[in-house]
Amino acid sequence: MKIGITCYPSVGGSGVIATELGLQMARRGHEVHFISSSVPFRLEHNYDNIYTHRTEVNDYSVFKYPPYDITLSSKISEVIDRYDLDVIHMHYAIPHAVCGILARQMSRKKDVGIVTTLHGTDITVLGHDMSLVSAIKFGIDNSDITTSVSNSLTEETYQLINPESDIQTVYNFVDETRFNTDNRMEIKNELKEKLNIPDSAKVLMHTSNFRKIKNVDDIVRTFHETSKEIECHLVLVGDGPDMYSIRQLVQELGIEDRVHFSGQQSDVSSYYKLSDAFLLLSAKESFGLAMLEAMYCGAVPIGSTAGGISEVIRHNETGYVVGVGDYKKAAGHLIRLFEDDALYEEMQKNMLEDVKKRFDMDSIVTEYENLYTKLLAGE
Ligand code: GMT
Repeated sequence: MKIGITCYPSVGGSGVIATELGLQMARRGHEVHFISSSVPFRLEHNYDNIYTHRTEVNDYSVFKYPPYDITLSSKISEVIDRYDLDVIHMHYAIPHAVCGILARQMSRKKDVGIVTTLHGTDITVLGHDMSLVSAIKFGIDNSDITTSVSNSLTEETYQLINPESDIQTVYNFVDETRFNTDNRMEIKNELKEKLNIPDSAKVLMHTSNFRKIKNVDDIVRTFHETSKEIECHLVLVGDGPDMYSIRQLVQELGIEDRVHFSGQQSDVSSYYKLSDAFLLLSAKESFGLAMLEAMYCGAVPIGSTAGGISEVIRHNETGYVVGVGDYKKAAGHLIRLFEDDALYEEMQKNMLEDVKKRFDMDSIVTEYENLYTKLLAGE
Protein backbone atom coordinates (compact mmCIF):
# COMPACT_ATOMS: atom_id res chain seq x y z
CA MET A 1 0.00 0.00 0.00
CA LYS A 2 1.02 3.61 -0.43
CA ILE A 3 0.24 5.52 2.75
CA GLY A 4 0.42 9.26 3.46
CA ILE A 5 0.73 10.42 7.09
CA THR A 6 0.21 13.91 8.47
CA CYS A 7 0.87 14.81 12.10
CA TYR A 8 2.31 17.51 14.31
CA PRO A 9 5.96 16.49 14.04
CA SER A 10 7.16 18.12 17.27
CA VAL A 11 7.69 16.28 20.55
CA GLY A 12 4.33 14.89 21.75
CA GLY A 13 2.46 11.62 21.88
CA SER A 14 0.45 12.11 18.70
CA GLY A 15 3.60 12.76 16.66
CA VAL A 16 5.28 9.74 18.27
CA ILE A 17 2.39 7.39 17.42
CA ALA A 18 2.12 8.74 13.85
CA THR A 19 5.86 8.29 13.31
CA GLU A 20 6.10 4.84 14.90
CA LEU A 21 3.11 3.68 12.89
CA GLY A 22 4.73 4.94 9.69
CA LEU A 23 8.00 3.19 10.56
CA GLN A 24 6.21 -0.09 11.26
CA MET A 25 4.18 0.15 8.03
CA ALA A 26 7.43 0.72 6.12
CA ARG A 27 8.99 -2.32 7.86
CA ARG A 28 6.00 -4.32 6.63
CA GLY A 29 6.86 -3.30 3.08
CA HIS A 30 4.39 -0.45 2.53
CA GLU A 31 5.47 2.84 0.97
CA VAL A 32 5.09 5.63 3.52
CA HIS A 33 4.97 9.39 2.88
CA PHE A 34 5.17 11.80 5.82
CA ILE A 35 3.64 15.14 4.85
CA SER A 36 4.22 17.71 7.60
CA SER A 37 5.85 21.00 8.51
CA SER A 38 9.14 19.33 9.52
CA VAL A 39 10.63 15.85 9.74
CA PRO A 40 8.95 14.00 12.67
CA PHE A 41 11.36 13.95 15.62
CA ARG A 42 11.49 10.17 16.11
CA LEU A 43 12.22 9.56 12.43
CA GLU A 44 15.93 9.04 13.01
CA HIS A 45 16.78 6.50 10.33
CA ASN A 46 16.68 6.56 6.57
CA TYR A 47 14.54 3.93 4.89
CA ASP A 48 14.19 3.35 1.15
CA ASN A 49 10.40 3.20 1.35
CA ILE A 50 9.88 6.25 3.59
CA TYR A 51 9.58 9.68 2.00
CA THR A 52 9.23 13.01 3.80
CA HIS A 53 7.50 16.00 2.20
CA ARG A 54 7.86 19.28 4.06
CA THR A 55 5.30 22.05 3.80
CA GLU A 56 6.76 25.54 3.68
CA VAL A 57 4.30 28.02 5.11
CA ASN A 58 5.06 31.40 3.59
CA ASP A 59 4.39 34.46 5.69
CA TYR A 60 3.10 36.82 2.97
CA SER A 61 2.66 40.36 4.23
CA VAL A 62 -0.84 40.52 2.67
CA PHE A 63 -2.06 37.87 5.12
CA LYS A 64 -2.56 38.57 8.79
CA TYR A 65 -2.05 34.84 9.53
CA PRO A 66 0.17 32.40 7.57
CA PRO A 67 -2.10 29.96 5.63
CA TYR A 68 -0.81 26.68 7.22
CA ASP A 69 -3.96 24.63 6.60
CA ILE A 70 -4.31 25.60 2.94
CA THR A 71 -0.61 25.11 2.22
CA LEU A 72 -0.70 21.70 3.88
CA SER A 73 -3.86 20.63 2.00
CA SER A 74 -2.29 21.67 -1.26
CA LYS A 75 0.89 19.69 -0.47
CA ILE A 76 -1.09 16.58 0.56
CA SER A 77 -3.08 16.70 -2.71
CA GLU A 78 0.16 17.07 -4.71
CA VAL A 79 1.65 14.00 -2.94
CA ILE A 80 -1.58 11.98 -3.41
CA ASP A 81 -1.40 12.60 -7.17
CA ARG A 82 2.35 12.32 -7.67
CA TYR A 83 2.73 9.06 -5.72
CA ASP A 84 -0.74 7.63 -6.34
CA LEU A 85 -1.43 7.19 -2.60
CA ASP A 86 -4.04 4.66 -1.51
CA VAL A 87 -4.69 6.00 1.98
CA ILE A 88 -3.90 9.15 3.94
CA HIS A 89 -3.82 8.94 7.74
CA MET A 90 -4.48 12.25 9.46
CA HIS A 91 -3.56 12.64 13.13
CA TYR A 92 -5.83 15.20 14.83
CA ALA A 93 -9.33 16.16 13.66
CA ILE A 94 -8.39 19.76 13.21
CA PRO A 95 -6.72 20.94 11.29
CA HIS A 96 -5.37 17.71 9.80
CA ALA A 97 -8.56 15.73 9.05
CA VAL A 98 -10.04 18.84 7.45
CA CYS A 99 -6.82 19.33 5.45
CA GLY A 100 -7.01 15.71 4.28
CA ILE A 101 -10.59 16.17 3.09
CA LEU A 102 -9.70 19.37 1.26
CA ALA A 103 -6.66 17.66 -0.24
CA ARG A 104 -8.80 14.80 -1.58
CA GLN A 105 -11.13 17.34 -3.21
CA MET A 106 -8.15 19.17 -4.75
CA SER A 107 -6.51 15.99 -6.01
CA ARG A 108 -7.34 13.99 -9.13
CA LYS A 109 -7.69 10.84 -7.04
CA LYS A 110 -11.13 11.14 -5.49
CA ASP A 111 -11.07 7.62 -4.04
CA VAL A 112 -8.01 8.00 -1.82
CA GLY A 113 -9.04 6.69 1.62
CA ILE A 114 -8.94 8.96 4.68
CA VAL A 115 -8.29 7.63 8.17
CA THR A 116 -8.36 10.12 11.04
CA THR A 117 -7.05 9.46 14.52
CA LEU A 118 -8.22 11.60 17.43
CA HIS A 119 -5.56 12.08 20.09
CA GLY A 120 -7.16 14.16 22.81
CA THR A 121 -6.62 17.88 22.78
CA ASP A 122 -8.49 18.12 19.46
CA ILE A 123 -11.61 16.96 21.37
CA THR A 124 -11.14 17.46 25.11
CA VAL A 125 -9.99 21.07 24.78
CA LEU A 126 -11.02 22.28 21.31
CA GLY A 127 -14.32 20.37 21.50
CA HIS A 128 -15.49 22.85 24.14
CA ASP A 129 -14.85 25.76 21.76
CA MET A 130 -18.15 26.27 19.93
CA SER A 131 -16.37 28.08 17.09
CA LEU A 132 -14.54 24.83 16.25
CA VAL A 133 -17.16 22.13 16.84
CA SER A 134 -18.53 22.25 13.27
CA ALA A 135 -15.04 21.90 11.83
CA ILE A 136 -14.24 18.92 14.10
CA LYS A 137 -17.57 17.26 13.20
CA PHE A 138 -16.90 17.91 9.51
CA GLY A 139 -13.44 16.33 9.85
CA ILE A 140 -14.81 13.20 11.54
CA ASP A 141 -17.91 12.76 9.35
CA ASN A 142 -16.00 13.18 6.10
CA SER A 143 -13.18 10.82 7.00
CA ASP A 144 -13.76 7.25 5.85
CA ILE A 145 -12.64 5.84 9.20
CA THR A 146 -12.12 7.64 12.49
CA THR A 147 -10.24 6.11 15.39
CA SER A 148 -9.58 7.39 18.87
CA VAL A 149 -6.85 6.33 21.30
CA SER A 150 -9.09 5.36 24.25
CA ASN A 151 -12.69 4.45 25.04
CA SER A 152 -12.88 7.53 27.21
CA LEU A 153 -11.94 9.76 24.27
CA THR A 154 -14.39 7.94 22.00
CA GLU A 155 -17.20 8.54 24.52
CA GLU A 156 -16.24 12.17 25.03
CA THR A 157 -16.22 12.74 21.27
CA TYR A 158 -19.75 11.35 20.93
CA GLN A 159 -20.90 13.60 23.78
CA LEU A 160 -19.20 16.81 22.71
CA ILE A 161 -19.25 16.59 18.92
CA ASN A 162 -22.17 14.29 18.20
CA PRO A 163 -20.75 12.90 14.93
CA GLU A 164 -22.91 10.88 12.52
CA SER A 165 -20.18 8.33 11.83
CA ASP A 166 -18.70 5.61 14.05
CA ILE A 167 -15.51 6.05 16.02
CA GLN A 168 -13.41 3.03 16.75
CA THR A 169 -11.00 2.84 19.69
CA VAL A 170 -7.50 1.72 18.73
CA TYR A 171 -5.13 1.95 21.69
CA ASN A 172 -1.68 3.46 21.49
CA PHE A 173 1.32 1.15 21.54
CA VAL A 174 4.99 1.14 22.45
CA ASP A 175 7.96 -0.17 20.50
CA GLU A 176 9.44 -2.73 22.87
CA THR A 177 12.81 -2.66 21.15
CA ARG A 178 13.09 0.95 22.32
CA PHE A 179 11.30 0.79 25.70
CA ASN A 180 12.10 -2.27 27.81
CA THR A 181 13.75 -3.29 31.08
CA ASP A 182 17.09 -4.26 29.46
CA ASN A 183 20.04 -3.13 31.62
CA ARG A 184 17.61 -1.35 33.96
CA MET A 185 19.88 -1.69 37.02
CA GLU A 186 23.06 -0.55 35.27
CA ILE A 187 21.35 2.45 33.69
CA LYS A 188 19.66 3.31 36.99
CA ASN A 189 22.97 3.25 38.84
CA GLU A 190 24.76 5.32 36.18
CA LEU A 191 22.07 8.01 36.16
CA LYS A 192 21.82 8.06 39.95
CA GLU A 193 25.53 8.76 40.09
CA LYS A 194 25.27 11.44 37.42
CA LEU A 195 22.37 13.20 39.19
CA ASN A 196 23.85 12.69 42.64
CA ILE A 197 20.93 10.61 43.89
CA PRO A 198 21.88 8.24 46.75
CA ASP A 199 21.69 4.51 45.94
CA SER A 200 19.17 3.96 48.71
CA ALA A 201 16.72 6.63 47.45
CA LYS A 202 13.58 5.84 45.45
CA VAL A 203 13.06 7.82 42.26
CA LEU A 204 9.75 9.33 41.12
CA MET A 205 9.52 10.71 37.60
CA HIS A 206 7.30 12.71 35.28
CA THR A 207 7.78 13.86 31.72
CA SER A 208 5.48 16.08 29.65
CA ASN A 209 5.17 19.42 27.93
CA PHE A 210 4.42 21.07 31.30
CA ARG A 211 1.07 22.48 30.23
CA LYS A 212 -1.44 23.54 32.89
CA ILE A 213 -3.62 20.42 32.29
CA LYS A 214 -0.69 18.19 33.32
CA ASN A 215 -1.04 19.33 36.96
CA VAL A 216 2.69 19.10 37.57
CA ASP A 217 2.10 21.01 40.84
CA ASP A 218 0.18 17.96 42.12
CA ILE A 219 3.15 15.81 41.19
CA VAL A 220 5.49 18.03 43.20
CA ARG A 221 3.07 17.94 46.16
CA THR A 222 2.78 14.14 45.92
CA PHE A 223 6.56 13.94 46.02
CA HIS A 224 6.72 16.34 48.97
CA GLU A 225 4.21 14.23 50.97
CA THR A 226 5.94 10.97 50.05
CA SER A 227 9.37 12.33 50.99
CA LYS A 228 8.15 12.89 54.57
CA GLU A 229 8.13 9.09 55.01
CA ILE A 230 10.38 7.69 52.29
CA GLU A 231 13.86 8.69 51.13
CA CYS A 232 13.17 9.74 47.54
CA HIS A 233 14.01 12.12 44.68
CA LEU A 234 11.83 13.55 41.90
CA VAL A 235 13.09 13.79 38.31
CA LEU A 236 11.21 16.08 35.91
CA VAL A 237 11.98 15.64 32.21
CA GLY A 238 10.71 18.08 29.55
CA ASP A 239 9.83 21.73 29.49
CA GLY A 240 6.84 23.97 28.92
CA PRO A 241 4.77 26.94 30.01
CA ASP A 242 4.32 25.89 33.66
CA MET A 243 8.02 25.35 34.33
CA TYR A 244 8.51 28.71 36.03
CA SER A 245 5.68 28.22 38.56
CA ILE A 246 6.82 24.65 39.22
CA ARG A 247 10.33 25.84 40.06
CA GLN A 248 8.77 28.39 42.40
CA LEU A 249 6.67 25.74 44.14
CA VAL A 250 9.72 23.51 44.59
CA GLN A 251 11.52 26.43 46.20
CA GLU A 252 8.57 27.30 48.47
CA LEU A 253 8.38 23.70 49.68
CA GLY A 254 12.14 23.71 50.34
CA ILE A 255 12.81 20.54 48.32
CA GLU A 256 15.25 21.90 45.69
CA ASP A 257 17.98 19.47 46.79
CA ARG A 258 15.81 16.46 45.80
CA VAL A 259 14.02 17.70 42.68
CA HIS A 260 15.95 17.41 39.42
CA PHE A 261 14.93 19.48 36.40
CA SER A 262 16.46 17.49 33.54
CA GLY A 263 14.95 19.45 30.62
CA GLN A 264 14.22 17.95 27.22
CA GLN A 265 16.01 14.60 26.75
CA SER A 266 16.53 12.68 23.52
CA ASP A 267 17.03 9.38 25.39
CA VAL A 268 14.03 9.43 27.70
CA SER A 269 14.05 5.63 28.12
CA SER A 270 17.11 5.87 30.44
CA TYR A 271 15.11 8.20 32.68
CA TYR A 272 12.23 5.72 32.76
CA LYS A 273 14.69 3.01 33.76
CA LEU A 274 16.03 5.26 36.52
CA SER A 275 12.52 5.56 37.97
CA ASP A 276 10.72 3.39 40.50
CA ALA A 277 7.41 5.18 39.90
CA PHE A 278 5.98 7.37 37.14
CA LEU A 279 3.40 10.05 37.94
CA LEU A 280 0.70 11.37 35.61
CA LEU A 281 -1.91 13.36 37.53
CA SER A 282 -3.39 15.37 34.65
CA ALA A 283 -6.77 17.10 34.59
CA LYS A 284 -7.28 15.86 31.01
CA GLU A 285 -5.42 12.98 29.35
CA SER A 286 -6.79 10.86 26.55
CA PHE A 287 -4.28 8.04 27.03
CA GLY A 288 -0.88 8.89 28.55
CA LEU A 289 1.64 7.47 26.08
CA ALA A 290 4.69 8.57 28.12
CA MET A 291 3.27 6.70 31.11
CA LEU A 292 2.92 3.54 29.00
CA GLU A 293 6.53 3.92 27.81
CA ALA A 294 7.64 4.27 31.46
CA MET A 295 5.65 1.12 32.39
CA TYR A 296 7.40 -0.83 29.62
CA CYS A 297 10.68 0.27 31.25
CA GLY A 298 9.62 -1.00 34.69
CA ALA A 299 8.33 2.17 36.43
CA VAL A 300 5.08 1.59 38.37
CA PRO A 301 2.47 4.26 37.50
CA ILE A 302 0.35 6.50 39.70
CA GLY A 303 -2.24 8.19 37.51
CA SER A 304 -5.32 10.33 37.86
CA THR A 305 -8.85 9.32 36.88
CA ALA A 306 -8.72 11.76 33.94
CA GLY A 307 -9.65 10.44 30.48
CA GLY A 308 -8.09 7.16 29.44
CA ILE A 309 -5.42 6.87 32.16
CA SER A 310 -7.49 4.29 34.04
CA GLU A 311 -7.78 2.22 30.85
CA VAL A 312 -3.98 1.91 30.84
CA ILE A 313 -3.52 1.32 34.60
CA ARG A 314 -5.45 -1.48 36.27
CA HIS A 315 -5.97 0.10 39.70
CA ASN A 316 -4.37 -1.89 42.55
CA GLU A 317 -3.02 -4.50 40.11
CA THR A 318 -0.62 -2.70 37.77
CA GLY A 319 -0.44 0.71 39.50
CA TYR A 320 -2.77 3.15 41.21
CA VAL A 321 -5.38 5.64 40.07
CA VAL A 322 -6.46 8.60 42.23
CA GLY A 323 -9.00 11.39 41.75
CA VAL A 324 -7.75 14.51 39.98
CA GLY A 325 -6.13 16.74 42.62
CA ASP A 326 -5.88 14.01 45.29
CA TYR A 327 -2.13 14.20 45.77
CA LYS A 328 -2.42 13.00 49.39
CA LYS A 329 -3.93 9.71 48.24
CA ALA A 330 -1.24 9.42 45.54
CA ALA A 331 1.43 9.85 48.23
CA GLY A 332 -0.33 7.30 50.47
CA HIS A 333 -0.16 4.68 47.69
CA LEU A 334 3.50 5.43 47.03
CA ILE A 335 4.43 5.18 50.70
CA ARG A 336 2.74 1.80 51.08
CA LEU A 337 4.29 0.56 47.85
CA PHE A 338 7.82 1.64 48.78
CA GLU A 339 7.52 0.23 52.31
CA ASP A 340 6.70 -3.23 50.98
CA ASP A 341 9.28 -4.68 48.56
CA ALA A 342 7.21 -7.80 47.90
CA LEU A 343 4.16 -5.69 46.95
CA TYR A 344 6.30 -3.52 44.65
CA GLU A 345 7.81 -6.54 42.89
CA GLU A 346 4.44 -8.21 42.45
CA MET A 347 2.90 -5.05 41.03
CA GLN A 348 5.82 -4.45 38.67
CA LYS A 349 5.59 -8.04 37.41
CA ASN A 350 1.80 -7.76 36.85
CA MET A 351 2.29 -4.43 35.12
CA LEU A 352 4.91 -5.70 32.66
CA GLU A 353 2.80 -8.75 31.77
CA ASP A 354 -0.36 -6.69 31.35
CA VAL A 355 1.06 -3.92 29.14
CA LYS A 356 2.76 -6.40 26.86
CA LYS A 357 -0.53 -8.20 26.40
CA ARG A 358 -2.80 -5.21 25.84
CA PHE A 359 -0.59 -2.66 24.08
CA ASP A 360 1.53 -4.94 21.93
CA MET A 361 2.90 -3.01 18.99
CA ASP A 362 2.52 -5.74 16.36
CA SER A 363 -1.14 -6.40 17.16
CA ILE A 364 -2.05 -2.72 17.16
CA VAL A 365 -0.15 -1.98 13.96
CA THR A 366 -2.03 -4.92 12.42
CA GLU A 367 -5.33 -3.32 13.53
CA TYR A 368 -4.42 -0.15 11.61
CA GLU A 369 -3.17 -2.17 8.63
CA ASN A 370 -6.52 -4.02 8.53
CA LEU A 371 -8.37 -0.69 8.53
CA TYR A 372 -6.31 0.50 5.55
CA THR A 373 -6.91 -2.81 3.74
CA LYS A 374 -10.65 -2.54 4.40
CA LEU A 375 -10.68 0.92 2.86
CA LEU A 376 -8.75 -0.24 -0.18
CA ALA A 377 -11.18 -3.08 -0.68
CA GLY A 378 -13.95 -0.46 -0.69
CA GLU A 379 -15.69 -1.98 2.36
O1 GMT B 1 -0.24 15.44 26.04
C1 GMT B 1 0.02 16.35 25.25
O2 GMT B 1 -0.07 17.52 25.57
C2 GMT B 1 0.47 16.01 23.84
C3 GMT B 1 -0.64 15.37 23.06
C4 GMT B 1 -0.32 15.31 21.57
O3 GMT B 1 -1.12 15.76 20.80
O4 GMT B 1 0.72 14.79 21.19
O5 GMT B 1 -0.86 14.04 23.55
C5 GMT B 1 -2.12 13.47 23.27
O6 GMT B 1 -1.92 12.35 22.41
C6 GMT B 1 -1.16 11.28 22.97
C7 GMT B 1 -1.03 10.18 21.92
O7 GMT B 1 -2.24 9.66 21.56
C8 GMT B 1 -1.84 10.76 24.26
O8 GMT B 1 -1.06 9.74 24.84
C9 GMT B 1 -1.99 11.92 25.26
O9 GMT B 1 -2.68 11.45 26.40
C10 GMT B 1 -2.76 13.05 24.60
N1 GMT B 1 -2.78 14.21 25.49
C11 GMT B 1 -3.91 14.67 26.05
O10 GMT B 1 -5.00 14.14 25.91
C12 GMT B 1 -3.77 15.86 26.91
